Amino acid sequence: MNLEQTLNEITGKMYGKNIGACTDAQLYNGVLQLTKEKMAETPAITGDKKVYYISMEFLIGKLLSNNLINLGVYEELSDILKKNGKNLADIEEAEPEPSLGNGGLGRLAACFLDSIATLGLPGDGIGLNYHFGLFKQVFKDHLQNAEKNDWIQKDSWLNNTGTKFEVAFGDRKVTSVLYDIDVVGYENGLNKLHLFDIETVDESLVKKGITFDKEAIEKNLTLFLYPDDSDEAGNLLRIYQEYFMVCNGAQLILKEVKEKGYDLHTLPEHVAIQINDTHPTMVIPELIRILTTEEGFTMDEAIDVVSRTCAYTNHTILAEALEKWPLAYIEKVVPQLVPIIKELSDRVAKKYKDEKVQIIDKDKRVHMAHIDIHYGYSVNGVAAIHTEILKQSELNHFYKIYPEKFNNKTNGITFRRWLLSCNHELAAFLTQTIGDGYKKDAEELQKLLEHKDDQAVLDAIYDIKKTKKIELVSYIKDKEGVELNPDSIFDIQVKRLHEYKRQQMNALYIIHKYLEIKGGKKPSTPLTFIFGAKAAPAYVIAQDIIHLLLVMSDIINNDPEVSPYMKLVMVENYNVSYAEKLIPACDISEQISLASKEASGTGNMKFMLNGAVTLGTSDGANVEIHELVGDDNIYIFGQDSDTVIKHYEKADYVSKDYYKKSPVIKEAVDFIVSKEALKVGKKENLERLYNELLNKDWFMTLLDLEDYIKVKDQAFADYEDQQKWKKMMLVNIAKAGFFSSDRTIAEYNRDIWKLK
Ligand code: GPU
Repeated sequence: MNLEQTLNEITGKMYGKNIGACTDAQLYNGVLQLTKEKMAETPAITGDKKVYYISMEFLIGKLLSNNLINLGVYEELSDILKKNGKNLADIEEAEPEPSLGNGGLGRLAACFLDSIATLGLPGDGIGLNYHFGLFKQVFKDHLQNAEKNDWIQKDSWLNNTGTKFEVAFGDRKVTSVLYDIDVVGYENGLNKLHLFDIETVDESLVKKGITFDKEAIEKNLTLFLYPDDSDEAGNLLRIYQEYFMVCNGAQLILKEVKEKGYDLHTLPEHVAIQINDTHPTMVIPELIRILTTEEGFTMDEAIDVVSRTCAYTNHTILAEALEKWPLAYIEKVVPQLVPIIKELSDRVAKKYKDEKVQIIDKDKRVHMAHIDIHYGYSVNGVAAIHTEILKQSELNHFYKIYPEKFNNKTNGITFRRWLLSCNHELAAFLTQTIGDGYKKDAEELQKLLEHKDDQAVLDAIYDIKKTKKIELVSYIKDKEGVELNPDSIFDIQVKRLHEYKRQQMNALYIIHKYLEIKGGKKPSTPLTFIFGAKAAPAYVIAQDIIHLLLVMSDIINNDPEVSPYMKLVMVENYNVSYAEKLIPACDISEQISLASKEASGTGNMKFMLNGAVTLGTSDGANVEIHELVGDDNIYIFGQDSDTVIKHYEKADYVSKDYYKKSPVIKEAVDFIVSKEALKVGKKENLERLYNELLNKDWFMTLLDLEDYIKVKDQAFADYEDQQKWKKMMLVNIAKAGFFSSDRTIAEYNRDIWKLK
């Protein structure tokens, strides 16, 4: 049977209709079923040693398109649908987006699973199946409201495996259920994403918004993903979730190893466990607990085996993001781990006197990262500068003890999703111009450099960008009700809302531009500023920044004097699917974090790959982008990380000094509490933000604002020179190959996992 006959048979069985007679939603279910059948026929990736990537988040995005591409049937299916009067892109719209991550960390985990399978490495993900995932963002009265995101439907990518484990907490015993999602590599075999759920979960516990009974652990455990991104606010439920994940994960891993007939004493030869930031750290004491209490290991043996199996990735240097749970919390949730954690801590205390490397500190807090570093065999940062900062300052005390454990793995992104799937036009053009070798070996994108002076190529790249801008304009018109001009410059900042990412600095630039236009100074090419960001509901200043952006968009877009020259739109509920539409349409990629604070960033890579030019600080992977494209193809501004770190050490940054010194800064900051702004916005929010900027400004917005304005204006001016801009686009695309997650994963495997 060919693909068309199979699909007709499926829709016939499901709905008594052939392809042409189905609605898009029905066809989505039909194609889902077809794809799942194809995946089931795909051989599993096997080998002597397997990696388990354990993470509280897997921000996988919609899966249909990607799976079809990886199975090699996207084009064929697309043609079949077309023949039947249907459109694959419309059908994809019917797929709900799984909401299993906050931002970069979760999306990285998803890109990694794709690359692990694509490289043919045996490797599974282990995580949780959150029913309502990360909240859905809704704007009302210029403020963010949080609602539940009900993403799981009757037919979905989740397969109930029937596998169950018992998990004992201090105050109750629960049973898990394991759902698997198949992960198919690009023209390669199959791995799994294992998502654990609790048998007694009760969705009806959620009454209004995202509020629910926090104590009813049996019912609430897998309802929501903790909505804090880099920030961690202490929370018992989070510890229940973390332990639930690692207890299930540990049982699954040991079960698989035993089923393969391996002796558990040889665990490090058959298993590598990659711990995605500190959230899964309890897997270390949990494995030690199981091996000593159930498998007859001595403590020494168990510690040795587990330490040679577990590796840790650090994703931030923000102190407030490093988990430090009160021992009393762990005692309440998982008392059985406390003796193990104490033992691990005592062993460290005996060997090292330095306060800074202890596991349990004087205040009886457990430093999760310290467990990972002492009792794991590898510690990696996620971009060159980030790893250097870990080695030289944040984790210097550990680096001195274990220099051999530290290594860098610069992040990457899967080109299947972030090029082939989200930008068919660019992918097809690249294939036509440099052949399709780049699909398997991303470094081949450099072949594009040979066409740097080829006018037809330059024009085509520019035209594709225009096509994607027109598509986005129509999508935004539909979703947000705002009319954008596709001939304007699209300047985009999309990422979680955080002060260190400095959306507020971008907002101040926009205020500055607005005032310039009001004063009669009009930009030659109109400007479009687009934001997308969710803020943790408990993060007050982040809410205020969203408020300011929504207020400004109201003021700007409704001012007939200004709106022909500039527009501002903050898209609602920014997620992976939205990113797939925004990124291909972007001209200028905003990567403006305070230097030293963004561990890597991965959006920066996605934008570059799609021909946007970066406007950024010397932070995270921006530094490596800069090195690759050279000074002429990027806009770098602001103080560097050494300077910033010194400011923190000396505590000598005073934002008010910058405000007083610069009329431009003063004017922009004052506008936040101007009559005009207060007419549209809320006094409480705007005044709080104003005061924060003047009196605290912990992430040094005003330090870099003047330079930011100068360099951003230069970028806009350069855009006028079309020829110059086209070349910058081309160089950025050509140099993006390094950021393929296939490269990143090959490095993890070469240096850490050593599979095959
Ligand atoms: N990151 Br820690 C998150 O998205 N969430 C977290 O809880 C932590 C880190 C991000 C970093 O902020 C970003 O710079 C990095 O690119 C990403 O992880 C993946 O490494």
